[in-house]
Amino acid sequence: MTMLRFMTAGESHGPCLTAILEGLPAGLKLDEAAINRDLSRRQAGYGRGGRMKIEHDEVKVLSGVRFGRTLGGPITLQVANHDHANWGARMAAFGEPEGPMVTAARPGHADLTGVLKYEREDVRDILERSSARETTMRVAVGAICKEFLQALGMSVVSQVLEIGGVKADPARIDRSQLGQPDTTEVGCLDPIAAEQMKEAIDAARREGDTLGGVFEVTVRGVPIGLGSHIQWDRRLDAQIAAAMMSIQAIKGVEIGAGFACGELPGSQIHDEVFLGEDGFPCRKTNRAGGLEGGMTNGEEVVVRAAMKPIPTLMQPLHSVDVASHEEVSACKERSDACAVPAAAVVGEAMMAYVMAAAVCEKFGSDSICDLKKALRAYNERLRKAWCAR
Ligand code: EPS
Repeated sequence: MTMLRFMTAGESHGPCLTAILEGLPAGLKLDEAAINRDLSRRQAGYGRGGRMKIEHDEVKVLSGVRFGRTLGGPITLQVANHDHANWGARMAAFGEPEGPMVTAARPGHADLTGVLKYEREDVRDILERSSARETTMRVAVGAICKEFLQALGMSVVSQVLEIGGVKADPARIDRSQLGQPDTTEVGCLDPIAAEQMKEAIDAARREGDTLGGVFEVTVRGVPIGLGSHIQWDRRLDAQIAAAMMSIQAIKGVEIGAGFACGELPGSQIHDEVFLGEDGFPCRKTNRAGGLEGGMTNGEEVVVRAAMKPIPTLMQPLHSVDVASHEEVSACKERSDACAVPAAAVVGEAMMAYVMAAAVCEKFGSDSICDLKKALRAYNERLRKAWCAR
């Protein structure tokens, strides 16, 4: 079992969403505003729909923190669903069922398989939990993990690279802007592509359609040797891929050069190793995305994820009704035309969690002071052992 773990709870239109994060060291300074900043970033982004006008996600910390510092115990986080006030008895925990049932399953969503597997009659029993609203709590947890990593000199940032087939041009991307407050409404650092992405989202919305895309998450300041080659489930690349894949609507993940590794010869893929000015090994390229043998190699960790278009279409697709068993048009309530900028923020959060868990595992996590000392001693040992030869 990993030393750092979290679990979320809550339905999209229930009273609130909750998370419990356990395993962070005691004594870590936390800033509530940093959590709320990431919650707002998740809500923003061009292409969001009506729900984001109702919600103003703000965290309540209910345990594990005292006077701005962690206690080492489970941290309980809560975010209210303001929309719950409009749903009242339809989401009541007890009492007779109220309100119309949802029976026309949406292709691409958990609706149909969930109803069959869990033996439900109302698709709402499935969609309330499968909704990407749950990612609110992942972002709150991730924001805390980011603060932890930041205390150790690490940062987690993201950018949107593609929406609906419109691709950012790497030549127009200034990577020094990564992590700065979002400059374009789609989270893309290429301003020309960003405008084209917005036009594509507008066109999709006009046609009652939705768009997916690709985002990239980068971790900087990473120590050498997080994760391990020793066993399959200790490989950090595997843990990162699983964490990214666990985000609603993610269908593809690649690390570093990713799928290009299947096309190019070894001479153009592997990052050659040199000696830096300080005599310590370094690389001039990072096609490995900072991971070799399931371990971080000290370079930036770079991961991309592809998100499919949201399955709630205003021009619904052909489907089936789980009550009448007839062919129908899928249900539609309201939807986001595109949530890729939001997914990038969730990607940062999941990455931050995986990296934080790997740090806790390697350096111990009772107290932040002990952990910092252990990290410093380890880095010194690596350099001393290399230079002594
Ligand atoms: C979301 C809240 C949801 C959707 C979206 C994400 O609100 P509602 O269902 O009330 O419109 O906007 O949900 C989905 C993408 C989905 O597939 O269910 C949020 O807070 O991110």
